[in-house]
Amino acid sequence: MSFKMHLLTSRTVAVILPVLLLLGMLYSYIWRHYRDGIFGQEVRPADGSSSRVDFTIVNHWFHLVASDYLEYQQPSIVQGRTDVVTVTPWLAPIVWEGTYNPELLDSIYRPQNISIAATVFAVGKYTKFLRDFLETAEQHFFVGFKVHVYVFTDRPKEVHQVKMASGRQLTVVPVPGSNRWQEISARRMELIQTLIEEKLQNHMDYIFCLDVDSKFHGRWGTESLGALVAVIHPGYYRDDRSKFPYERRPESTAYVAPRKGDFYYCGGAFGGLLQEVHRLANTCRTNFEADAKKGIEAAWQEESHLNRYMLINKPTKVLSPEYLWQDFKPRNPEVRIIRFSGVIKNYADIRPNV
Ligand code: 5GW
Ligand code: MN
Repeated sequence: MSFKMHLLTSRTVAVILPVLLLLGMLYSYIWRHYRDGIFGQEVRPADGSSSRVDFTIVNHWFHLVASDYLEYQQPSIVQGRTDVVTVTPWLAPIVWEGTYNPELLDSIYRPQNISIAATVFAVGKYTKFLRDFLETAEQHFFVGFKVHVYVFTDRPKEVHQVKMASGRQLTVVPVPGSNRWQEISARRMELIQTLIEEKLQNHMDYIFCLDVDSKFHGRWGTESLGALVAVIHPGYYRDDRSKFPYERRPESTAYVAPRKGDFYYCGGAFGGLLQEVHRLANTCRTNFEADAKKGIEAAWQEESHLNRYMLINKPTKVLSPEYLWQDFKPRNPEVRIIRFSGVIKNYADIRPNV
């Protein structure tokens, strides 16, 4: 009897152990695929260290709670804007004036106590744009919400002191100056990545990265929130994609083939959840550096890399050109309001080596 039992036990062990081992292998295999499925291809820096950062999972984006007391206009599914497209083929909203209710949106997001970081670079003579940028941001950018503006500059003394509403603050981050735009441009993504890793993680929910040579003219608020947010460039949205100024050399990591592309997005404004923008900044920087090693500079520097990234990693919210117009461009009829616009600048005056 006892001999039989012993036999049984050792046989059981002989069967169970390999099964457990197999299950373990299967689990790690499935987990790896699941993880790659949700996080996509991991971008690892050249030193081999993992670039992944831990973020508290932001749940509120997925759960929208409206106030029981707010009264607002009845929504319709048969009436609305017909002069513009308001959804992408992958079903991300395209935000135009008249497609959303700002009071309703604010009432949903205000109780969530969200905070928004904004980065802006003012290197060299570009500090002269800061005053208007910061003052108009106070009037139009996420008014009534927690906003933290980070100004990256080599001339901290030239940062204009702007009176900010309570809950809003400004931090000046000193950076070395440079005469080479390529360097400033490459460093932008790197600094955004580092800022998220070192300062924002677990303190902020969303981040927007904006050009300084621009002003706010209208509301830019909760309607712009999304996991990954891109702005459609005002200059190309009526053109065939073969004419978009993507990087067209296959040797570049920013390459987009002539028959590919969704929209041409702005390098001057993008944003989203911290972890999404972190991934974008890390990928663009890594690709930028890989190109540089081969002596390639993409057609429109990080804008080209951003466009390549957004082609593969589809934005979950797309902002119409209302969100980055250009002052020299006459307003098209479908643009009912210009919210943010690049000022006219004298290149010879502000850019180094031009
Ligand atoms: C830009 C072009 C050539 C050389 C230097 C610069 C430059 C850009 C600079 O000297 N300092 C600087 O802070 N920038 C930052 O990059 C600004 O935030 C600027 O808004 C952003 C993008 O450059 P822009 O605005 O001149 O590019 P466009 O395509 O909007 O005209
Ligand atoms: Mn600009």
